[in-house]
Amino acid sequence: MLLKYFFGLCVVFSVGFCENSRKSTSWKDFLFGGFKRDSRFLPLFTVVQIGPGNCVASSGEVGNCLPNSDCALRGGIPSGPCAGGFGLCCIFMQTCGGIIRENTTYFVNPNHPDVYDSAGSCQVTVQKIHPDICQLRLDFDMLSIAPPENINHICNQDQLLVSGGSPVPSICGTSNGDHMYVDAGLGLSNPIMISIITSGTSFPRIWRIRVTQIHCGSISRAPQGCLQYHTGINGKVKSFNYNVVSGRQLSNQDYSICMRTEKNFCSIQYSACADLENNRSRAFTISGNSNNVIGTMVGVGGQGSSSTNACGNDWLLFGCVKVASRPQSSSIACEDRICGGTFNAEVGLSSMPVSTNIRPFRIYFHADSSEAPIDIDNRGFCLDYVQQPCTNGLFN
Ligand SMILES: [Ca+2]
Repeated sequence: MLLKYFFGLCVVFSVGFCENSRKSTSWKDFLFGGFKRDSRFLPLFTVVQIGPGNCVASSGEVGNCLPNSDCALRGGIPSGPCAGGFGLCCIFMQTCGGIIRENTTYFVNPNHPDVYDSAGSCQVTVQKIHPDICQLRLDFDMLSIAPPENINHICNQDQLLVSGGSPVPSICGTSNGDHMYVDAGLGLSNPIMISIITSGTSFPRIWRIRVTQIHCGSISRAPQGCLQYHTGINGKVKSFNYNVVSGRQLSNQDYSICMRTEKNFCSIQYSACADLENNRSRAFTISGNSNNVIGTMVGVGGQGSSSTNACGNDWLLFGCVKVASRPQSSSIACEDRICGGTFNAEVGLSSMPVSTNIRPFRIYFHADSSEAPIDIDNRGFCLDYVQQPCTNGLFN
């Protein structure tokens, strides 16, 4: 199993990403496709809605409202009445070795809601409920597995893996409330496997992952290429395993975060989330030694680059951003990549909101496979975004 996984990693990151990350690849290729990786990468789409047929149990879990007799027959857990008493809110759960055959099924750890502390591979297989299912959305209501090691932030103890669909970065640590979209491929022939591999020292693992199946024609379907998809004019985006106190930015990450362009909104502004825990904010610590004051770094650099403030190893790509308070018409050049320890579109030590009018609104995150000795204690990123209304009436 592990061998299979590492082979997968190699394909995803060596072929898929590395081959395409050469300097000839422009930011447009990353954000909107146009290079090989994208055709195999995730479609992305929208927020899951509690649609017709869904119900919320008193436990807070989402279930399917079914005729009374169907719930037990289909292997669900009856969780109270729905449809005015005409149906049962039926919760579906699977754990290691299970097969998901119902929409909105939870993948939970053994003994859930108690913790799980064994080594091994815990896997569920997702079968499409209909041939016309194009994506899965995984909602990490709870996901806490062992963190990455502390030198290079590699997930070498525990990992969440998704196979059988589009390539998905492997993650570890704690990512409660985060989500992923997975391309489910065509037809019924290729089930998606969701695995949690656990190994090494004792750790109180717990997970509850809601698996929603998205029809190809659904408005909830994420656009092509997005691992995460957010709707609404404002919100928060963050890296997996983000935590300003103890989180470690995960290495080996390559994915897009997409925000649906809402009607009559033409640009988007990003700012670092509040950090209520540290004197000096760690809400945006992508590269450098975060135990020191690290300013903003921008643009394409890398080893051998003459610029010490460039982003060659780990970065967020925005397309073309400027400090939000500067007019878009200002002569200051926009930047593609931002990294370092202070969020800004200009090199400096103060955090500033940035904005872009490149649409659709997307961010691409890249983290390479190493951290130490240059990059230390980086937490990753958390950004608040807010879309800005069109001002000239020409758009949308
Ligand atoms: Ca790195």
